[in-house]
Amino acid sequence: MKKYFPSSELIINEDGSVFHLHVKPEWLADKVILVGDPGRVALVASHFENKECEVESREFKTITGTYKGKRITVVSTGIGCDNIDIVMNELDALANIDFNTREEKDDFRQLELVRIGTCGGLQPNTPVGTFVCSQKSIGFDGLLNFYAGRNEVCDLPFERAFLNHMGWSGNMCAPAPYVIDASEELIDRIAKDDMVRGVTIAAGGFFGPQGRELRVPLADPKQNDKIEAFEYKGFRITNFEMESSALAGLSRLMGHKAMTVCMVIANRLIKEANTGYKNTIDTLIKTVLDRI
Ligand code: R1P
Ligand code: URA
Repeated sequence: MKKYFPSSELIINEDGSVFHLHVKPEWLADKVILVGDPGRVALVASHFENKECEVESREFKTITGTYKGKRITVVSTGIGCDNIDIVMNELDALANIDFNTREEKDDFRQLELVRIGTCGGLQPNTPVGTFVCSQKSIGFDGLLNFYAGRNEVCDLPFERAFLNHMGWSGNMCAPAPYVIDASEELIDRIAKDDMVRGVTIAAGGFFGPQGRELRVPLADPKQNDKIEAFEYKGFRITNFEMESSALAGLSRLMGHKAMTVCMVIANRLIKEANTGYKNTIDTLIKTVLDRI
């Protein structure tokens, strides 16, 4: 029996578009670029030869077009893993659910998703301007714990090693982190040899969860020192951002290929930041467009 999705579970707008994104099924390309900032969508699409659709709702702006003959959709997600839950479920529904019958389609359609973002660097080899590809992501957000199959797709020994190293238990900095791999095939094709391959912490906030202390003290004042010192089977934690774990995790559970690449805009070790990064990120955008 095919799975049926009632209107309360999969909300479809009157014009046939999906609830939050306002995208119609026929507008979705197989290759998808995700960016956090809605303003970055126009930057990506400025390289397209043509645009076939452009739609905007809340923080979700979407353009589908063609780059060197490749059909690509670019979508903004806003900030945070909660938005990735919305974007990934709605993109997967557009690809794999028939919006007329509300049933799962017979043939699975696999999407290729690349997130282009900004991040904070944590190691001497991640100065401002570095492009860091998240080979593994450590999710501080707890999102994947709500889905069946989480244990089958996560790197459980890595999770245990990290939790032991941090010494967190009970409510301390909960929920417990989950560790998830990006698509190896995508990483090899897009990172090649000119991007740093690293382990990214996707934090549930920009300040406390990333060890930034303004007026309110942190639960674990040694958090970032411990994160920077952590090593497991040759892996070191390279950077902080806020979406890569949910993207990699939901893609694994749904059967899509996904990866995240971010440009470092702040180095936490040497306490340096660059807010004038718009031109440099365009170099990263062009590289990803050529390789996707
Ligand atoms: C925080 O400033 C935001 O920047 C990073 C983080 O993941 C978070 O979304 O990514 P984006 O530049 O893609 O938004
Ligand atoms: N994005 C983040 O999430 N953290 C940083 O430090 C910089 C960008």
